[in-house]
Amino acid sequence: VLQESDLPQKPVELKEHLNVAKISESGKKQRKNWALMWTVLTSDQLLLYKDKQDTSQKPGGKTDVVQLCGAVIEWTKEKSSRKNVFQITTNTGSEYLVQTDSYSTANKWCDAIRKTIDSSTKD
Ligand code: I3P
Repeated sequence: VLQESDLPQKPVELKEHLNVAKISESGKKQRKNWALMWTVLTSDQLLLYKDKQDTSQKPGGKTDVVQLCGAVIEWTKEKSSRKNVFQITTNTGSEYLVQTDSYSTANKWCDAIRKTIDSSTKD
C-alpha cells in the first residue's frame, strides 16, 4: 500500500501564517469566512493547513489544496474591507482571498505565487 510518506516531497518555496477566505467553490459563491491558515507554497500548489503542527497530514477537511496551474492572481480592493488582499482564482472556478497586515509580506507572497502560476502553467 502506498503511504503518503512514500510520495516525493515537493520543494517548499514559502511558508507562513496568512489570513485566507474561500469565497467560491467550483464557481459557486460561498459565505466569506476568514481563517488564519498555515500556508505553504510548493512548486505548483498552495497548501492551506488549519494547524502548523498538522502538515504531516494530507490536506483535506479543514485544510485545502489550491492548484496553481492555470490560476489567476490579482490584487483586490473591492472584495474586502481589509488591506493587502489578493485573490487567487483557480482554473476550476474556486476563489480565495489571501490577506496579511504586512504589505511587504503580502507582496512577497503575491509575487511568489504569480511566478509559480507562470512556471506551472507553461510546462
Ligand atoms: C462578514 C465578515 C467578514 C467581512 C464580510 C462580512 O460577516 O465580517 O470579515 O469581510 O464583508 O460579510 P459575517 O461574519 O457575518 O459573514 P471583510 O473582513 O473582508 O471585509 P463583506 O460581506 O463585505 O465581504
